[in-house]
Amino acid sequence: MLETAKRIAVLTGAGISAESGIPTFRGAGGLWKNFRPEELATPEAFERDPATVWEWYLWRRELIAKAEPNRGHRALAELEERTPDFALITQNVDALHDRAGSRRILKVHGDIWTNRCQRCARETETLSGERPPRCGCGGFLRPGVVWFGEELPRAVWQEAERAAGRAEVMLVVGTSAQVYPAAGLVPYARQNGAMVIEINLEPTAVSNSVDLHLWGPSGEILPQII
Ligand code: BJW
Ligand code: ZN
Repeated sequence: MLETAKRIAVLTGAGISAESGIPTFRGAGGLWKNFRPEELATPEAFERDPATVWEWYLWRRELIAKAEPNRGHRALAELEERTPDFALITQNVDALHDRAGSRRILKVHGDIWTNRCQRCARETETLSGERPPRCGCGGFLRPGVVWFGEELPRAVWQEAERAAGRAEVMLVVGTSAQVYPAAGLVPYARQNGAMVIEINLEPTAVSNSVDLHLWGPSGEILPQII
C-alpha cells in the first residue's frame, strides 16, 4: 500500500519526538516541577500565573533547541519525496519535522517558536527579558500554540481535514489520540476509505478503529517500513 499509494496522510504526536529526548505529555516523564502539562497548557493557567507558564515554555524551548530530529522524522521526510500527494499533520509544536526536511507540514497545534500577544494577537520575534515579555500594547506575549479550549488555526485545520479525507493510507504515529479534534481525523480518514496504520508503543484511544498496528518505537519502525 505504501509503495503504490498516491495520496498519503500522516498524523503525528509527541511520541515521534520521544526518541529525540523530548518528553511526551501523558505517561511517564511528562512532569515539570510537579505540574501536569494539562494544568499548564490552558488559557486559564496563563491568566492565573503567566510567569510559571512562560517559564515552562522557556524550559521546553531549551530542550527542543538541543534536540535533533530522529530516524522517524527523517523517514517521513523521505516518504514525502516519493508520494505525489502527501500531508504531514502534526500535533507537535517542536518543529522537528521541519528540521528533518519535511515540507508539507500542517501544524494543527501551532509552533512553540512563535510568540503572539495575548491581548492584541500581534506576532513578535524580539523578546524583552521579562517573564513573560510584553507586547508594545502592554499585553503579555505567549507562545503561538493552541491551548485547551482554543480554536485550532482554521486554514491549517481545513487542510488537515481535506488531506485526511482523501488519503488512501494514513499513518498514525506516536499519539495517544485523546485530544480532539485532531484524534477525530483517524476515524474520519478511515470512513473515507483510507487504510489506517497505527505506530505506537502501546494501544491508544483509536486502536480499535484502525486496520493495522505496528507496536514499537517509531524511530525503528518508520525506517523499516519506508
Ligand atoms: C511512542 C513513543 C515512541 C511514546 N514511538 N510512540 C470532543 C470530545 C471531548 C473533548 C473535546 C472534544 N472536542 C474538543 C474537546 C476539548 C479538548 C479535548 O480534546 N479534550 C480532551 C483531552 C478530552 N480540545 C480542545 O480544547 C481543542 N480545541 C477545541 O476543540 O476548540 C474548539 C473551539 C472551537 C471554536 C472556538 C473555540 C474553541 C484544543 C486542543 C489543544 C491541545 N493542546 C496541546 C498543547 C499544545 C501546546 C504545547 O505543546 O504546550 O497539544 S495539549 C497536548 O496534547 C498537545 C499535544 O499536541 C496533544 C496531543 O498529545 P499527543 O501528541 O497525543 O501526546 P501524548 O503524550 O498524549 O501521547 C504520546 C504517545 O506516544 C503515547 O501513546 C505513547 O505510547 C506514544 N509513544 N514514545 C512511538 N518512541
Ligand atoms: Zn499586543
